[in-house]
Formats: sequence, structure tokens, C-alpha cells
Amino acid sequence: MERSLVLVKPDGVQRGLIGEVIARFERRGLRLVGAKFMQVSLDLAKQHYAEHEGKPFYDGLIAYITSAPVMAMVWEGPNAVAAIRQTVGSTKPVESAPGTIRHDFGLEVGRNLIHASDKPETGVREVELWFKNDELVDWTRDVDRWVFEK
Ligand code: IDP
Ligand code: MG
Repeated sequence: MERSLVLVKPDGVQRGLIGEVIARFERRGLRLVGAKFMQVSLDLAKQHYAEHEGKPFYDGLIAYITSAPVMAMVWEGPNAVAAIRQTVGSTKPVESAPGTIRHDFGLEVGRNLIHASDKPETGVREVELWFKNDELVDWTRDVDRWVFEK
């Protein structure tokens, strides 16, 4: 089953949107596999955003993600990465479709509330980076057969 890392970033946590984000993914039919409320270390922030090192917004991005606690989660489902990115919206809130999280709650790219893995391979790498194996729960729901075709 495909998996994505999801972070409710510090602005989302400060604005009381953890429940809103969880509700949207639950409603979508995705299955929660792991969750932890945590302060992000500088080391983890740098590993997570390594691909952006050297870009003009990099220092601000590291300061943002380490500025206050985040809610880190793993969600799974068929096409979970694409489904979650769709619910999250585009990187820039003003380019996000109405109804997406970034559209409905955001204005600025540097305060875009949420992170989601961008490809299935990224999902695998990010889940490994953020969670130990024993922090992830393998489980099934009674409703799975009404959400998942196979
Ligand atoms: P994504 O979060 O939609 O995958 P990425 O391009 O991977 O977007 O960028 C990672 C994060 O870096 C964004 O979510 C946003 O917080 C921040 N970011 C990207 N571009 C800018 C920018 O131009 N200014 C400020 N922050 C940015
Ligand atoms: Mg990205």
C-alpha cells in the first residue's frame, strides 16, 4: 500500500488545524499508520529539505519548520501520494484549487501549513527518515473493503 509522510507544519499547529487536516484525510478514506507530535531538530530539518539547500528560501524554510512543534503523520492507501497532494493543494496557496487545504487556510508559500511527499519513492524515503519501524502500525479497518477496491 502506498504511503506518504504528512506534516502539519508549525503554522498549522499554531492555528489549531491539526484536527481539520486529520479529518480531511480520514474522510478521503486514507488509513493512518503513524503519528507523533514533535519539535523538529535542525538536523532532521536539513535532511528533510536537503533538495532545497542553496535556494533563496532555504534558510527561511529551515527556520520555519523548526520554529515550533509539528504533527508528523504517515497515511496510506491506493495512490495515497497523489490523493494527498491533491487534497493538500499546490505549493503556493494562491495557486491552489478551492477546497484544498492550502487554498482554504493559506495565503503565502512560506506559510503553506502542510507537507506531503511528492512521489511514491519520496514517501518511502521520508517515512524512513521521520519514523522508526516500531512507530508504524500495520492494521486493517472493517470499512476497508468499502473504500479500497482490492
Ligand atoms: P511542496 O511542499 O509543495 O512539495 P516544495 O517545492 O518541495 O513544495 O518546497 C518545499 C517547501 O518550501 C514549501 O512547502 C514551502 O514551505 C517552501 N517554499 C517553496 N518555495 C518557496 C518560496 O519561494 N518562498 C518561501 N518558501 C518556499
Ligand atoms: Mg516538496
